[in-house]
Amino acid sequence: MLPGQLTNKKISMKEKRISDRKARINTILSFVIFFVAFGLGVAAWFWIKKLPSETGILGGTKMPLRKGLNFNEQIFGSLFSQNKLVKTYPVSQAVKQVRVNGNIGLKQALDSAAWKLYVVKSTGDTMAISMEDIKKLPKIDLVFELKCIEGWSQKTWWGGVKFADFIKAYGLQPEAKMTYVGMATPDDEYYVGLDMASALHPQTILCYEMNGKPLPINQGYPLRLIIPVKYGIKHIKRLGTITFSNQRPRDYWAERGYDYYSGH
Ligand SMILES: Nc1nc2c(c(=O)[nH]1)N[C@H]1C(S)=C(S)[C@@H](COP(=O)(O)O)O[C@H]1N2
Ligand SMILES: [Mo]
Repeated sequence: MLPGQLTNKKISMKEKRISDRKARINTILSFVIFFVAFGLGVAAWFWIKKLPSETGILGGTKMPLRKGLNFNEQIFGSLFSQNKLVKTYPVSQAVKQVRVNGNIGLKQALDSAAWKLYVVKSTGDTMAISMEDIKKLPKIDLVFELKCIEGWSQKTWWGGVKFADFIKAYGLQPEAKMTYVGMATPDDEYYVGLDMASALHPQTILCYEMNGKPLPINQGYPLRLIIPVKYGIKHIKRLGTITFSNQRPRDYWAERGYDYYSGH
Protein backbone atom coordinates (compact mmCIF):
# COMPACT_ATOMS: atom_id res chain seq x y z
CA MET A 1 0.00 0.00 0.00
CA LEU A 2 1.38 3.39 -0.91
CA PRO A 3 1.58 6.05 1.77
CA GLY A 4 -0.60 8.34 -0.23
CA GLN A 5 -3.43 5.83 -0.34
CA LEU A 6 -3.31 5.35 3.41
CA THR A 7 -3.66 9.07 3.96
CA ASN A 8 -6.60 9.19 1.61
CA LYS A 9 -8.34 6.39 3.46
CA LYS A 10 -7.78 8.11 6.81
CA ILE A 11 -9.20 11.34 5.48
CA SER A 12 -12.26 9.64 4.02
CA MET A 13 -12.97 7.86 7.34
CA LYS A 14 -12.69 11.16 9.17
CA GLU A 15 -15.03 12.73 6.63
CA LYS A 16 -17.45 9.91 7.14
CA ARG A 17 -17.49 10.46 10.90
CA ILE A 18 -18.13 14.19 10.37
CA SER A 19 -20.96 13.54 7.92
CA ASP A 20 -22.49 10.99 10.34
CA ARG A 21 -22.52 13.63 13.06
CA LYS A 22 -24.00 16.17 10.65
CA ALA A 23 -26.71 13.74 9.67
CA ARG A 24 -27.58 13.13 13.33
CA ILE A 25 -27.74 16.89 13.99
CA ASN A 26 -29.94 17.31 10.92
CA THR A 27 -32.28 14.60 12.13
CA ILE A 28 -32.55 16.19 15.58
CA LEU A 29 -33.06 19.62 13.98
CA SER A 30 -35.82 18.24 11.75
CA PHE A 31 -37.58 16.83 14.79
CA VAL A 32 -37.27 20.11 16.68
CA ILE A 33 -38.64 22.07 13.70
CA PHE A 34 -41.44 19.55 13.24
CA PHE A 35 -42.53 19.75 16.89
CA VAL A 36 -42.30 23.55 17.01
CA ALA A 37 -44.41 23.82 13.82
CA PHE A 38 -46.85 21.24 15.12
CA GLY A 39 -47.11 23.11 18.43
CA LEU A 40 -47.77 26.38 16.61
CA GLY A 41 -50.49 24.70 14.55
CA VAL A 42 -52.18 23.33 17.68
CA ALA A 43 -51.89 26.74 19.38
CA ALA A 44 -53.44 28.47 16.33
CA TRP A 45 -56.25 25.94 16.28
CA PHE A 46 -57.05 26.60 19.97
CA TRP A 47 -56.84 30.33 19.35
CA ILE A 48 -59.39 30.17 16.50
CA LYS A 49 -61.61 27.83 18.52
CA LYS A 50 -61.67 30.21 21.51
CA LEU A 51 -62.58 33.23 19.34
CA PRO A 52 -66.11 34.57 19.49
CA SER A 53 -68.23 32.92 16.86
CA GLU A 54 -70.78 34.90 14.94
CA THR A 55 -74.33 33.99 15.72
CA GLY A 56 -77.70 34.27 14.04
CA ILE A 57 -77.97 35.59 10.54
CA LEU A 58 -74.25 36.15 10.14
CA GLY A 59 -73.56 32.46 10.33
CA GLY A 60 -71.00 30.33 12.10
CA THR A 61 -67.70 31.72 10.80
CA LYS A 62 -65.18 32.88 13.38
CA MET A 63 -64.72 36.63 13.54
CA PRO A 64 -61.22 37.09 11.99
CA LEU A 65 -62.10 34.75 9.16
CA ARG A 66 -65.42 36.51 8.64
CA LYS A 67 -63.56 39.86 8.62
CA GLY A 68 -61.55 38.58 5.68
CA LEU A 69 -64.73 37.59 3.87
CA ASN A 70 -66.34 40.96 4.62
CA PHE A 71 -63.24 42.65 3.24
CA ASN A 72 -63.69 40.62 0.03
CA GLU A 73 -67.26 41.83 -0.05
CA GLN A 74 -66.13 45.44 0.19
CA ILE A 75 -63.70 44.99 -2.70
CA PHE A 76 -66.14 43.11 -4.93
CA GLY A 77 -68.98 45.40 -3.91
CA SER A 78 -67.06 48.50 -4.94
CA LEU A 79 -66.07 46.91 -8.26
CA PHE A 80 -69.67 46.00 -8.94
CA SER A 81 -71.54 47.89 -11.62
CA GLN A 82 -75.16 47.53 -12.72
CA ASN A 83 -74.06 48.03 -16.31
CA LYS A 84 -71.25 45.54 -16.36
CA LEU A 85 -72.75 42.45 -17.95
CA VAL A 86 -71.62 38.89 -17.40
CA LYS A 87 -70.44 37.27 -20.66
CA THR A 88 -73.23 35.52 -22.55
CA TYR A 89 -73.09 32.85 -25.27
CA PRO A 90 -75.20 31.72 -28.22
CA VAL A 91 -77.79 29.04 -27.39
CA SER A 92 -75.79 26.57 -29.52
CA GLN A 93 -73.04 26.61 -26.88
CA ALA A 94 -75.33 25.69 -23.99
CA VAL A 95 -74.92 22.15 -22.63
CA LYS A 96 -77.79 19.70 -23.17
CA GLN A 97 -77.12 17.71 -20.00
CA VAL A 98 -77.32 20.28 -17.24
CA ARG A 99 -75.75 19.19 -14.00
CA VAL A 100 -78.04 18.91 -10.98
CA ASN A 101 -76.29 19.98 -7.82
CA GLY A 102 -77.92 20.54 -4.40
CA ASN A 103 -81.43 19.39 -3.49
CA ILE A 104 -81.84 21.18 -0.16
CA GLY A 105 -85.39 22.51 0.08
CA LEU A 106 -86.56 20.22 -2.75
CA LYS A 107 -87.13 17.07 -0.72
CA GLN A 108 -90.86 17.42 -0.13
CA ALA A 109 -93.25 16.66 -2.97
CA LEU A 110 -94.33 19.84 -4.71
CA ASP A 111 -98.03 20.68 -4.84
CA SER A 112 -97.76 22.50 -8.16
CA ALA A 113 -101.49 23.35 -8.30
CA ALA A 114 -101.25 25.18 -4.96
CA TRP A 115 -97.85 26.78 -5.63
CA LYS A 116 -97.65 30.57 -5.31
CA LEU A 117 -94.77 32.99 -5.01
CA TYR A 118 -95.20 34.87 -1.72
CA VAL A 119 -93.78 38.38 -1.65
CA VAL A 120 -93.71 40.15 1.70
CA LYS A 121 -94.04 43.92 1.23
CA SER A 122 -92.56 46.56 3.53
CA THR A 123 -96.09 47.32 4.73
CA GLY A 124 -96.27 43.77 6.07
CA ASP A 125 -98.82 42.69 3.44
CA THR A 126 -98.02 39.50 1.54
CA MET A 127 -98.77 39.13 -2.15
CA ALA A 128 -99.43 35.65 -3.54
CA ILE A 129 -98.48 35.52 -7.22
CA SER A 130 -99.27 32.64 -9.57
CA MET A 131 -96.95 31.21 -12.19
CA GLU A 132 -99.50 32.22 -14.81
CA ASP A 133 -99.13 35.87 -13.79
CA ILE A 134 -95.33 35.70 -13.73
CA LYS A 135 -95.36 34.32 -17.30
CA LYS A 136 -97.33 37.39 -18.46
CA LEU A 137 -94.27 39.59 -17.81
CA PRO A 138 -91.63 40.16 -20.54
CA LYS A 139 -89.44 37.08 -20.94
CA ILE A 140 -85.72 37.00 -21.60
CA ASP A 141 -83.39 34.13 -22.48
CA LEU A 142 -79.84 33.97 -21.25
CA VAL A 143 -76.89 31.63 -21.79
CA PHE A 144 -74.06 32.14 -19.32
CA GLU A 145 -71.44 30.11 -17.51
CA LEU A 146 -72.82 29.00 -14.14
CA LYS A 147 -69.94 28.62 -11.69
CA CYS A 148 -70.17 26.46 -8.60
CA ILE A 149 -67.82 27.10 -5.67
CA GLU A 150 -67.00 23.36 -5.82
CA GLY A 151 -64.94 24.18 -8.88
CA TRP A 152 -67.07 23.18 -11.88
CA SER A 153 -68.84 25.42 -14.36
CA GLN A 154 -71.25 24.95 -17.25
CA LYS A 155 -72.63 27.13 -20.02
CA THR A 156 -76.37 26.86 -19.48
CA TRP A 157 -79.49 28.35 -21.06
CA TRP A 158 -82.27 29.84 -18.90
CA GLY A 159 -85.45 31.80 -19.52
CA GLY A 160 -87.61 33.99 -17.30
CA VAL A 161 -88.44 37.52 -16.22
CA LYS A 162 -85.84 40.04 -15.10
CA PHE A 163 -86.14 40.54 -11.36
CA ALA A 164 -85.98 44.32 -11.99
CA ASP A 165 -89.01 44.07 -14.35
CA PHE A 166 -90.87 41.98 -11.79
CA ILE A 167 -90.21 44.67 -9.13
CA LYS A 168 -91.65 47.38 -11.40
CA ALA A 169 -94.65 45.30 -12.49
CA TYR A 170 -95.66 44.57 -8.90
CA GLY A 171 -95.05 48.11 -7.56
CA LEU A 172 -92.18 47.01 -5.34
CA GLN A 173 -90.12 50.19 -5.87
CA PRO A 174 -90.21 51.12 -2.13
CA GLU A 175 -88.91 47.64 -1.28
CA ALA A 176 -86.21 47.96 -3.97
CA LYS A 177 -84.84 50.97 -2.05
CA MET A 178 -83.95 48.63 0.82
CA THR A 179 -80.52 47.01 1.10
CA TYR A 180 -81.23 43.29 0.80
CA VAL A 181 -83.52 40.69 -0.73
CA GLY A 182 -84.12 37.39 1.01
CA MET A 183 -85.38 34.32 -0.89
CA ALA A 184 -86.40 30.94 0.52
CA THR A 185 -87.81 27.62 -0.63
CA PRO A 186 -91.46 26.85 0.32
CA ASP A 187 -90.25 24.57 3.16
CA ASP A 188 -87.69 27.20 4.34
CA GLU A 189 -84.87 24.65 4.16
CA TYR A 190 -82.76 26.61 1.63
CA TYR A 191 -82.49 30.37 1.73
CA VAL A 192 -80.26 33.07 0.30
CA GLY A 193 -79.56 36.71 1.04
CA LEU A 194 -78.74 39.05 -1.84
CA ASP A 195 -77.56 42.65 -1.91
CA MET A 196 -80.11 44.79 -3.77
CA ALA A 197 -77.65 45.93 -6.48
CA SER A 198 -77.02 42.31 -7.53
CA ALA A 199 -80.72 41.40 -7.35
CA LEU A 200 -81.59 44.33 -9.65
CA HIS A 201 -78.74 43.61 -12.06
CA PRO A 202 -80.22 43.36 -15.61
CA GLN A 203 -79.19 39.67 -15.92
CA THR A 204 -80.84 38.53 -12.68
CA ILE A 205 -83.97 36.56 -13.57
CA LEU A 206 -86.87 34.80 -11.91
CA CYS A 207 -86.41 31.75 -14.08
CA TYR A 208 -89.01 29.20 -15.22
CA GLU A 209 -87.35 27.69 -18.29
CA MET A 210 -84.20 25.72 -19.00
CA ASN A 211 -83.14 24.83 -22.56
CA GLY A 212 -86.40 26.37 -23.80
CA LYS A 213 -88.62 24.08 -21.70
CA PRO A 214 -90.23 24.37 -18.25
CA LEU A 215 -87.68 23.77 -15.49
CA PRO A 216 -87.22 20.14 -14.47
CA ILE A 217 -88.38 19.49 -10.89
CA ASN A 218 -84.81 18.97 -9.62
CA GLN A 219 -83.74 22.21 -11.23
CA GLY A 220 -86.27 24.30 -9.38
CA TYR A 221 -89.69 23.88 -11.03
CA PRO A 222 -91.76 26.00 -11.16
CA LEU A 223 -89.53 29.02 -10.38
CA ARG A 224 -85.90 29.55 -9.41
CA LEU A 225 -83.40 32.37 -9.32
CA ILE A 226 -80.69 32.87 -11.93
CA ILE A 227 -78.19 35.49 -10.82
CA PRO A 228 -75.16 35.37 -13.14
CA VAL A 229 -73.13 37.89 -11.09
CA LYS A 230 -72.99 35.32 -8.27
CA TYR A 231 -71.73 31.79 -7.70
CA GLY A 232 -74.15 28.85 -7.98
CA ILE A 233 -74.99 28.77 -4.25
CA LYS A 234 -77.10 31.92 -4.65
CA HIS A 235 -79.16 30.54 -7.59
CA ILE A 236 -81.92 29.23 -5.31
CA LYS A 237 -84.18 26.57 -6.82
CA ARG A 238 -87.92 26.24 -6.09
CA LEU A 239 -88.71 29.74 -4.84
CA GLY A 240 -91.33 30.08 -2.13
CA THR A 241 -91.00 33.51 -0.53
CA ILE A 242 -89.28 36.81 -1.23
CA THR A 243 -88.63 39.37 1.53
CA PHE A 244 -86.86 42.74 1.68
CA SER A 245 -84.77 44.18 4.52
CA ASN A 246 -82.03 46.54 5.54
CA GLN A 247 -80.26 43.80 7.49
CA ARG A 248 -78.63 40.79 5.92
CA PRO A 249 -81.23 38.06 5.47
CA ARG A 250 -80.31 34.53 6.56
CA ASP A 251 -78.16 32.70 4.04
CA TYR A 252 -77.78 28.93 4.09
CA TRP A 253 -74.17 28.74 2.92
CA ALA A 254 -72.97 31.90 4.70
CA GLU A 255 -74.17 30.24 7.92
CA ARG A 256 -71.84 27.39 7.01
CA GLY A 257 -68.81 29.62 6.51
CA TYR A 258 -69.02 30.59 2.83
CA ASP A 259 -68.71 34.16 1.62
CA TYR A 260 -72.00 36.01 2.07
CA TYR A 261 -71.53 38.11 -1.05
CA SER A 262 -70.32 35.21 -3.27
CA GLY A 263 -69.88 37.42 -6.33
CA HIS A 264 -67.39 36.78 -9.10
N1 LIG B 1 -83.17 24.91 -3.25
C1 LIG B 1 -81.87 24.76 -3.58
N2 LIG B 1 -81.32 25.58 -4.49
C2 LIG B 1 -80.01 25.43 -4.82
C3 LIG B 1 -79.19 24.46 -4.21
C4 LIG B 1 -79.81 23.62 -3.24
O1 LIG B 1 -79.18 22.73 -2.63
N3 LIG B 1 -81.15 23.80 -2.96
N4 LIG B 1 -77.87 24.34 -4.58
C5 LIG B 1 -77.23 25.50 -5.21
C6 LIG B 1 -75.94 25.20 -5.84
S1 LIG B 1 -74.65 24.85 -4.80
C7 LIG B 1 -75.73 25.30 -7.20
S2 LIG B 1 -74.20 25.12 -7.88
C8 LIG B 1 -76.87 25.56 -8.11
C9 LIG B 1 -76.83 24.54 -9.21
O2 LIG B 1 -78.01 24.56 -9.98
P1 LIG B 1 -78.42 23.25 -10.75
O3 LIG B 1 -78.60 22.16 -9.72
O4 LIG B 1 -79.65 23.59 -11.49
O5 LIG B 1 -77.26 22.92 -11.65
O6 LIG B 1 -78.10 25.52 -7.43
C10 LIG B 1 -78.12 26.20 -6.21
N5 LIG B 1 -79.50 26.26 -5.76
MO1 LIG C 1 -72.79 25.16 -6.04
